[in-house]
Amino acid sequence: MAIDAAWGDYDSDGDLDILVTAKLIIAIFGNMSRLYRNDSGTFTRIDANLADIGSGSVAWGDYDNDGDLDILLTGQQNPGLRVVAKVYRNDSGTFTDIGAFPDWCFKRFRRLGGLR
Ligand SMILES: [Ca+2]
Ligand SMILES: [Ca+2]
Repeated sequence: MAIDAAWGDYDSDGDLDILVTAKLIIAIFGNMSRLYRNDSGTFTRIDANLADIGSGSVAWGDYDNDGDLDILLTGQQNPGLRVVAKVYRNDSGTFTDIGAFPDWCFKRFRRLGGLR
């Protein structure tokens, strides 16, 4: 999938926010990951310091059971289009890559043609 998106209330204000990843058609722009905060229907891009990923999927989930929705991103990361899976812990709206999966985990998967 070149583009994926998911709703999730990452700041627990009752409004569903949007997480989007996309593989852009124009090669020089590569992939992108964007988080948009919903303030009563107005969406504002948030600098969540996420890796730019495309051709993958996104999901929200509270992996550490602290009440904040965390992020799972999978797909191809710039530069080099490495296949990655990243978990970002949400600490009151600040996201941190917890290093859940080392990049080498997916090298064989890519060689076998799992993602292009
Ligand atoms: Ca929200
Ligand atoms: Ca959490």
